[in-house]
Amino acid sequence: MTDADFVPWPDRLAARYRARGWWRGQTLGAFLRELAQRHGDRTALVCGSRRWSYRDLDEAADRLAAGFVRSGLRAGERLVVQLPNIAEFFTVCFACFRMGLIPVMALPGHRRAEIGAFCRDAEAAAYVIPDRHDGFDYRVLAREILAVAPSLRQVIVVGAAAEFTPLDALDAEPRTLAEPVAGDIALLQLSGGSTGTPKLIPRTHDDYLYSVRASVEICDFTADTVYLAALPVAHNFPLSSPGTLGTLQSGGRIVLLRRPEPEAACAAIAAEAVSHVALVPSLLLAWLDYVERTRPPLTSLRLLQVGGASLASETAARVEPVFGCRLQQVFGMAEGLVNYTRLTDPASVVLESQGRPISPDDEIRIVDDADRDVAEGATGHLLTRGPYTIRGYWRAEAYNRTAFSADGFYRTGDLVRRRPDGNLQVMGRAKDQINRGGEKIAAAEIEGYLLSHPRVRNAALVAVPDARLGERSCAFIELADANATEDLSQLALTLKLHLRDRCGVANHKIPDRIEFLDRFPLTAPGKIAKPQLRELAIKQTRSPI
Ligand code: AMP
Ligand code: DBH
Repeated sequence: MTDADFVPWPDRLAARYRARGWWRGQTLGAFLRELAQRHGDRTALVCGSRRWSYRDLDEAADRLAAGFVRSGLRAGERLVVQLPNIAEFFTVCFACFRMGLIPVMALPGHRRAEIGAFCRDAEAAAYVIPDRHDGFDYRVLAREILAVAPSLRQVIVVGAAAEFTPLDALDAEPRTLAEPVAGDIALLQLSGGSTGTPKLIPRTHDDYLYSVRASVEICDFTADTVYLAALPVAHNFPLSSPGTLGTLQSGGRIVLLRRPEPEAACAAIAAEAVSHVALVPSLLLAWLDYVERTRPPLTSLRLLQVGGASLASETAARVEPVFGCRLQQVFGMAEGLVNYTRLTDPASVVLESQGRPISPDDEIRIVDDADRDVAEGATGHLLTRGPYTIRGYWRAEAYNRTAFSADGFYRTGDLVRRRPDGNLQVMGRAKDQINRGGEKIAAAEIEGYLLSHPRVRNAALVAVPDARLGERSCAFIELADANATEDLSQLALTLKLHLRDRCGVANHKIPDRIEFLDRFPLTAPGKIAKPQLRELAIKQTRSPI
């Protein structure tokens, strides 16, 4: 790793974070070793009919790390992992942590555009996929990726490998490996982003484990915790807030759910006596409706965490009566900062705020457009720095100059206010992004793909409010060669297929709606007036067509 990969914390702050015990010099590989010593035969993971003890997981990580080394992978190289919620996600990640290989946390929904960009940006040496998941054949995707990512030496498949390497073939006798350094990068998370290319987020062993340990304490995860992983496990929220890693840290049990539909989830909750679960608001709505209708037995549930997107207070108020368990709001970001409402907070805090930071060393500033602090209680841009918030994206020197202040605060792009009780409320967003049910879409990225179609002169993606997902996306298009008699719904379909097939973007990023305009409304300096487009999109939703 070089200095350009990763922006370190200033020495003075790093010393402080160590002195205060936030950073303990432990790697994620050593973390699992310690857990295996402490909890050996207890069940760590339930994956369908398979059960893995802490010791099983520890041994599997050792064997696979040895296999990775034997196959030519080296400490410091990157491996893109794109797996559904299955046990192999954990064996692959812990094998990486053991030997200092850096996993890039791709999600099952990503396609050629995203995976290709991760592989190129990370200069990945390996890519791990399932054979099939959710009706999609990842081996077909891998063939496309090999054509665009020259650094890739290996595709590793869980299941039927075709011409690639089966994961099982990497099993090898454990060997002594050089231990990575806790201050080095452990993993690369993904940013929702607001620019044309998604950025990679370097998280160190030290900082990630601190956020997990501190989250465990706040959320009161214990050896009795049974955590249902319903969201995609590679995502920062179910991985670390406290998520699956927090469950392991507590000696609890992770129950992996392949798909988050409420029927299967409620069956798993009853079968495994699940006590904790994390959801995004759109999933929560689906679960609430299902549970109200069918009244399944959910007596084991103790805590339901909701985060990733704004939760309406009316929806929040339904949680305790319908599920019979406590609600916790979580406002976090893969870049670091995580806020929680606390388990002892009164209803007014839990229902109407997004909580407060994990750490006494999390620094929060709420500022106006000129970076001046706003009056207490007023809404402004949230800036933050602290012991588990990155100082810069991976290999993004130029972008880092705008994404971070000169003194190292991360510009979250969120608009927040601080209530008199100290809790934050998310009031909106300044970044040009759509939050579609917790999945973030950078407007500029999709606009770029739309502009690559020869008929498109100008494109603008905006968010439209939606009762289910919170927001949906609507693309406005100015055509290069408008034709009065053309069937525009056909053209809209053509553009969606262009995004899916030619550009290879993930399904959730394909605009929910496409509208055509003769000319875009502009602001005084000649920029596209997105607020006006948003109004237009909302008006057109309301009027019957
Ligand atoms: P990312 O940077 O892609 O990890 O996404 C983090 C972003 O998700 C935050 O900056 C917020 O915009 C949004 N977010 C996460 N949790 C919440 C929440 N509880 N309420 C509102 N927005 C949220
Ligand atoms: O949205 C997020 O990225 C998020 C939400 C809640 C997150 O990263 C987290 C908690 O850790």
